[in-house]
Parts: sequence; structure tokens; C-alpha cells
Amino acid sequence: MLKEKVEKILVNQIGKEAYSSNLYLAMASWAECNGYPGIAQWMYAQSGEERMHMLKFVGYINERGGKAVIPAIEEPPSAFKNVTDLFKQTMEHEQYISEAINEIVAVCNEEKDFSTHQWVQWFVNEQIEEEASVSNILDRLNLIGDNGNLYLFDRDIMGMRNSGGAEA
Ligand code: OFO
Repeated sequence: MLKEKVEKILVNQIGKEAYSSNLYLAMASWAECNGYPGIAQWMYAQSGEERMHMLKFVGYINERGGKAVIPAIEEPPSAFKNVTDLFKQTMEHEQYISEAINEIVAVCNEEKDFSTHQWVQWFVNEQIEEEASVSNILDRLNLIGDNGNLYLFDRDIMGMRNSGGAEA
């Protein structure tokens, strides 16, 4: 059985993962409408992964005798200044999620729930990878600069997702 405090923070995370999925879906839609099919593809894939993360939390909570309640989700932004802004917001969001995952680890320690502690390590590693892949994209955008060729960047990022290079 899950302890109350652990269950509460895990249920909370369902909402955060669901929001992540919708946020990246909103970003995918923005990219599609603004002529960036590669970025759209990257964001659609990211949105799908976040939904998978959400389902992992739902499954784990129920498997451990808890109740995975599905919360209401806040509307994500639908307009972004430019591509760099899009990925800066992605980075900020991933850092926020990493903190949320760390908080789960802290609660597991407090409550001596070593099974959940072990289970959540997958997410700890996932966050390291996600932050690294977004940081890599921001580095590329930085190299390109404000007047750089975003057409090529867009092709490039599409290739990254296809080859698994930007796996997040
Ligand atoms: Fe962005 O990763 Fe979920 O947790």
C-alpha cells in the first residue's frame, strides 16, 4: 500500500505530466502553423512521451493500491515569440519537472518508501536526458544566431527525432 503522502505527490504528478503533454502539443501546433514541420514533429513526439509518462504514474499508483485520480489541466500557452523562445520555455518546463521528480524522491525518503524510490529513478534519469537534449537544441540555436537559417535547423531537428538522437 502507498502511504498517503506518497500517493498524494504521485497523483499530483499525473497532472504535471498531462500538462507537459498538452504544452508540447500546443508547441507542435504552433510550429506547424508557422512553417516548421521538423519542430512540429519533435514536439508531437515529445507530447506523446509525456502522455506515456502520465500513464506510467496512473498505472503505478493503481498497482500499489492507490487511486489514480485524473485532475483538471490548465490551458497551455498557444503563442510563442519565436523558435528560441519555444525551446527556452521547453527548458524551463523540464527544469520545473525535474524539481517535481526530485521532490517525489525526497518524499519517498521521508516516508521510507524504498519501492517507489526505486521506481521513480527511471524518471530521474529521463529528466537528465530530456534536459540534455533540449540544452543541445538551445546550443544549436545559439550558434545559428538571430538571422540564421531556421529552414536548415528545422530539417536538422526532424532528423534528430527520426534517428533517436533527441530522444527525450
Ligand atoms: Fe518531460 O518528462 Fe515527463 O517526466
